[in-house]
Order: sequence, then C-alpha cells, then structure tokens
Amino acid sequence: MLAEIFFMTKFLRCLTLVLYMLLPSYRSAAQIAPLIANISSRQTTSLDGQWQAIVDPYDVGAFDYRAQPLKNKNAFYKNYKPQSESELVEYDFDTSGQLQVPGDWNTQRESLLLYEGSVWYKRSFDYAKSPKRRLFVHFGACNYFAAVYLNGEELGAHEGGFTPFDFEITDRVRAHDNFLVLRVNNTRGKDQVPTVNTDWWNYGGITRPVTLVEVPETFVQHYFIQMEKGSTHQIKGWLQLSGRQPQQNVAVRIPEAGLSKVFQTDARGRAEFTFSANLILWSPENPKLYNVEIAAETDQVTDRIGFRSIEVRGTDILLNGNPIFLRGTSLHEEAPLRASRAWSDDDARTLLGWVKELGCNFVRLAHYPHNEAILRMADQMGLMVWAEVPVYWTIQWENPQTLHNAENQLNEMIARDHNRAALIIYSVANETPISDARNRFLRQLIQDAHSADPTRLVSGALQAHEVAAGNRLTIHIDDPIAVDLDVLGNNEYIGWYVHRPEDADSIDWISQYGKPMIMSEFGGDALFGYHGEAHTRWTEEYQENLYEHQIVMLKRISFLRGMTPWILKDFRSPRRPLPRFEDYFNRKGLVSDHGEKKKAFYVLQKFYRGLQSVQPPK
Ligand code: GCB
Repeated sequence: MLAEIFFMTKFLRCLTLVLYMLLPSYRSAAQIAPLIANISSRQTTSLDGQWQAIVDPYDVGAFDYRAQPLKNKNAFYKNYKPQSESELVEYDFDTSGQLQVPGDWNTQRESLLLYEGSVWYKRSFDYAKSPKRRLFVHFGACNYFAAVYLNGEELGAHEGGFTPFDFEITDRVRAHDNFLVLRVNNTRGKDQVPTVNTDWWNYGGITRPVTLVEVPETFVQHYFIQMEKGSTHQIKGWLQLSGRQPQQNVAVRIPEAGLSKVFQTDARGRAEFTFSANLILWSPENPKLYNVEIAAETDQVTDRIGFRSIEVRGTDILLNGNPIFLRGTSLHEEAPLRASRAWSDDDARTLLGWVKELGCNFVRLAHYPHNEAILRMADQMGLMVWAEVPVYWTIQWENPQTLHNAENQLNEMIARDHNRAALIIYSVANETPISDARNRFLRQLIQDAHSADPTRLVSGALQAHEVAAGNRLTIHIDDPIAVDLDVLGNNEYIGWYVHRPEDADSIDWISQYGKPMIMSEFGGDALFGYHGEAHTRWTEEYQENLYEHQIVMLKRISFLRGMTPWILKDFRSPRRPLPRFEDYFNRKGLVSDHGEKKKAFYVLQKFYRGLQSVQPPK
C-alpha cells in the first residue's frame, strides 16, 4: 500500500512537471516584467506577515483528476466560496492555517520539515493607488517555482528559487479586497538548476519579502553605475527608463562629491555614459558609500553606491590597483541560531559579524544567490563577496532549457546586485564534472556574465587531480574551463574525504594557467562540544588539526590569492543522516548552528589576523 502511494506521488509529480512545461507561463523569462532596481528607495507597501496557506501535495488546486489545468472555481487561485449550503467546494484558505512570509515552510510546521511539493499562499489587501502611477508586486524569492495570481487571474510564473521577480498590476489592482494567491512548488527535478542532488536543505516557500512598489508612469527602472573596468577615476554605466516618455533628460548626481551630469535617454529609454570622478574608493578598510541620485524629468531614485576597481594581473588580484589576499569563509543562506532560511538585515548582521570576527575581508555566498540584504550589509561592513548560481554537481548539460534557466538566474542575480561594490566575483559553477557539453554550458555562462557586467571577475569552484610520484603527491589544476575563468576556484577535502590531515603538509600544487586561485572549499566536520584526540572523527580537535595542516599547505601555493573554507556555520542537509554527530546537519561549520565557536575557528582567526591584508601570504 505504502509503495503504491509512493509511486502515485512520484507519478503525479512527474505529470505535474510535464504539465507545467506545457503551460504558456512556465519558463517564460520573457514574460516577466523587467525587474525594478533598488525597490528600497521606492514608495512601497510591505505584504509580509501571516498569509493563509493550503498544503497541496497532489496539486489538486491546479489540476483536475485527468491532470488538466483547472480554470473553474476549483482552481485554488479563484478563492471561491460556496454560494449555498449545498454547493461543493473542497478548499478554503480562511480555515486552512497560516504561514509567515517571508519564511521557509519547513521550519514553521513540524509536518513540513521534509515537505517537497506545492503550498498555496493567499493574502488580501486594499490599495489606494494615486492616478497616473504604476503599481508592481515584487517578490524577493520563492523556492523553487511560483505561479502568481491576482483577483482570480494569472499574472505569470517564475522559475528559480533565489532571484527576484515582479509583475505590473497597475490595471488589475482595485481599491478594496484584492487577493493575491501564489502556488509555490519546491519539487526537485533533474532538469532544474539546481538539480535533484544538493548538500543543503530544500527550503520551500516565499522565502524573501513581498512588496508593492508604486512608481510614476515613466520611471527609472534600472541603472548600472560603477567604475569602468581597470579605472579608479572613470565612472561608466547606463540607465533605463520604462514608460510612455522614454526620451528625457536624466541627471546622475553624487552630491557629496559635487558631481552632477545630465544625459539624454533615447527612444528606448536608455542612456549610456562615462564621466570622470575623483572619489574615495571603497575597500574593506574603508567601505565608503556615496548617495547617488538618478533624476529623470518624471522620476527620481537614490542609491548608496561604492566605487572601486577589481582586476587580475598575472596571478594577482588587484583591488584599486593593489594586490590583495582574500581572507574568506563560505556561507549558506541559513539563519544564525534558528537554522531556517535567512533573509533579513538582522540575519545578515549576525552572520557577517561572525565573518568579520574571524578576520575576513571576503565571503563566498554559496551555492546560489543570497538575499539582497546581505549584499547591502557586505557593502556597509566592508566585505568583498563571491556570488554564485546553483549550477551544482551534475546539471543536465545537454538540455537547452536547463541552460536557459541557468542563464536567467545568472542574469537576475547580476541585475539585482551589479551596483554593489562589495561584489567582486561571479561564480558560475561548483564541482561540475568535465565533459564537452559541460564546458559549452559553462562557457556560455561565463560569456553571459562578462557581457552583462564587464567590470567583475568570473570564477568557478573546480576540482583538481592528484598525481602521485614516489611518495610525493602533486595536485594539478587541469580543468579545461580554467582557460575561460578570470580567477580559479578549487575545492579540496584533504584530511576529510581523502588522505589524512597531516598529508597536506607535503602536497604540492601546480597550475599551468598563470591565474590567481582561491581555495574555495576545504574543511571537515566537528560536533561542537565533542572532544577527543586529533584523529577521532567528529571531534573539535580533528577539525582543528585539519585546519592547522591545511594552513601549512596553503602557505606554499605560490598562486593562491584567497580562501573560503567550508564553512562558517553548521547547516541542515538531508544528505547527513548519522545520528548523534550529524542529525541531518553538515557539521563542517566553524560555528555550530547554535552560534558556538569551535576550536578551528580560532586557528583560522589567528592565521587571518597574522596576514597582511594587502599582501599575498609568503
Ligand atoms: C562540497 C560541496 C559542498 C558540500 C561539501 C561537503 O564539495 O561543494 O556543497 O557541502 O563539499 O561538506 O561535503
């Protein structure tokens, strides 16, 4: 019986996915309203809070028993109420319980901890829109798929669990009793990005804020204002208006620096510009941000932007022309202390506070785009950032839809974050197996990143290969995609999955590429408070010893220009079932899920504190 139920569930999920693909709104990046930048500086109304929620494991709110899409009153997005005592309606948002938005559903109800499927969300609101204004509904992120409906009509859909999207509702919103409904589905799929297998929790839900954004009829939709590649005094960028009056004079002002430049947008509402500016440059030591105003004739928006240059010269990474060593740590988007999806300023402040305490100037936001709050916090706190898309392990390299999806997620991430000075590296892949199809896929993403944002460096976390000669071990960086990257990333687990921690002391690293490398992962698990001798797995002493020997090895890699050990904090993972030690947590954190610092934290802290912040280690 159980097997039958299991099979039916699987079957229905597959069927549902096929049907999603047939629906016109699915995978329809083109239909999504182009994203509004910097909504925090807009006239906004938050829709965060308690939403009514219906858990729908069989998607009965979306498809009938012949697996046809529902369009009638039985479709949950209609929010239909029985008109008489005798009428049959088998759903009711008002009596189905609530979920907090933003928030993953997994940690809000015990029964949903491992849930993968659909949840319907509903929230009502009134809205007094001023005449001649436009209104958008903006979602920070929904994992993984979201179909969105307003007042019983579909607005559109979005695929990808970690990037924002918005829909214009100017002509659909009414003064009273609007109802916004979402079907959010976090079913894993082989063709998705990420694919079915990940070493992190599949947190489902509306995981980031939902906001109504009101703007003038013609408004500044987007802009890119950064130092030109290789320059520390030349600003280069573009801006884009949206609306009926595309041709306007638009001023770009930095009042603190006495700068004001006026540009004309063309018939498409676009202006490109270059101008010189003598500004205090952003750096971890002095994370200077300026108020930048973009004033069109019909709209004005303000942002806090830092200016700096980031380049590679030979094996060096140069920040504002000076060689730097990236003292980093990796981080999942998991909240400190409560092990659920992180999303808020407070979450970002605590997590990045630990990162700073460790002595870092750099953080790897693994393995997918994190929330906008943490990027802005990194800007303020002076932490350089590696941002990543979830092209993780074994994606369907041959599938054009999968590539399109990855490209879309990359573009949405860049569009949201390309004005953050903190962000210096885009990473397009993590531990992906070499093949021609994979190389083509990644080359396309690298090209996309460079053309969407020519100012930043592109990397990927690769895996090197061991060559043994006598009793000496050499590791060769020989992934062909390295040719296309600006900075090499490399993950290795010497002392945990392979070899003993001590073996690291004598391992040599070779690269034929003449490029800087970041050791993007290394580490081992330790349960906080579990002590023993240095070769006993899961003890803090094992992890401490591993870090000590890693540092011996890392210091000898001549082309190493940074490191982001795995990982700042213990995080939930379904791949980690071992009772007592793991309990469904990956324990490679330097800090436990309760915020306690393990012994290895202090080993790394000592190393980082001893490093000159502007010099590669000798
Ligand atoms: C890796 C992955 C990371 C895992 C880690 C581990 O190589 O990139 O996502 O969590 O190893 O702990 O095994």
